[in-house]
Amino acid sequence: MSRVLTLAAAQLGPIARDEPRTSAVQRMIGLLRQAKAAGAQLVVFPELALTSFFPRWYFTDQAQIDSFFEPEMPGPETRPLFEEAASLEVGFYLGYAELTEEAGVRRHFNTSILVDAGGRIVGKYRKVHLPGHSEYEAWRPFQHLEKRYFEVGNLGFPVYRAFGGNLGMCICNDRRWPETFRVMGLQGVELVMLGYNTPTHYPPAPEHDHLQCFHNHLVLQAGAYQNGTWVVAVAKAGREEGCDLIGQSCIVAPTGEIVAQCSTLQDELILARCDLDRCREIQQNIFNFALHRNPESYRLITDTRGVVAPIGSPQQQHEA
Ligand code: CDV
Repeated sequence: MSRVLTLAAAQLGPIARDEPRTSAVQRMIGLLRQAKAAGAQLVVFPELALTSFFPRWYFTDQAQIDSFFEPEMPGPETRPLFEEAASLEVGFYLGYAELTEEAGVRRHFNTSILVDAGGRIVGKYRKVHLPGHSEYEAWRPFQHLEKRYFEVGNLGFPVYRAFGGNLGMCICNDRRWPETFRVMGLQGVELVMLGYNTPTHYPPAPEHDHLQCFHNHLVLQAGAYQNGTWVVAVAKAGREEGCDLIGQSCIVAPTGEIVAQCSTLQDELILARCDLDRCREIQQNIFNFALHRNPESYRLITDTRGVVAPIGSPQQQHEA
């Protein structure tokens, strides 16, 4: 049986602060229809795809913060996306801000879901690596308050059996961490889906601004190759409320090669036919984990969060 999955990356251009969810959903429905017409079975949308990237603003009023979150999924404004996907028989990945209640406590996560071709949620992921800061920092031209508005995800990096393969998810900053891909690689992942909002300007190290697109592809291609998995990474791109976000959404083969890439900073669809069996070229050879890994030598990875530098080294003095 063929294991070719026709995959679409549905990049979004900017979403204005006053753009209603219904408008973002209509834009996504347009991309879903285009994707179906081109033969796609699964469509990947960006991180926090229903609103403007709100962590760039400092809010103290919890009601105002919660207005960017979804207390139910699907809810009244997102249900049309699920209904259209089900009627087209196309699956999708969607990033959104999740407001939930667990044991009587309200919880906020930066979340993605995987929806099957029948419109059913078959997978969920909550962002683990939250970048930025938690208090207002006046020196920044714009804030990045993910640490203020979200909790660290509590689901790990699950891999789901769906669409005839082993599918995993992560979100934006997660892609920069090799642990993200390796934990899914160790579950035999064959496709990692992710969305991102990445500003061109990185205030703590502006000398790297010209490298944003390079670093984006660098980590995606490395994650794909080192785990022998397909990767699809989808931007919210363009000038959003005065903040420039990178584009270059792409689909990467298990060999690390980019096989499709967006060329605008707007709503744009790209597709690739992804043969999931191609993962074996890598997973059974150069990165045959069972044959070549030595986890007993990797203990520091889970034993420590920060650097454990040799005594007398500059890092050690810095830590102290
Ligand atoms: N949304 C993100 O996680 N953005 C980060 C930026 C702040 C560096 C990223 O890793 O792209």
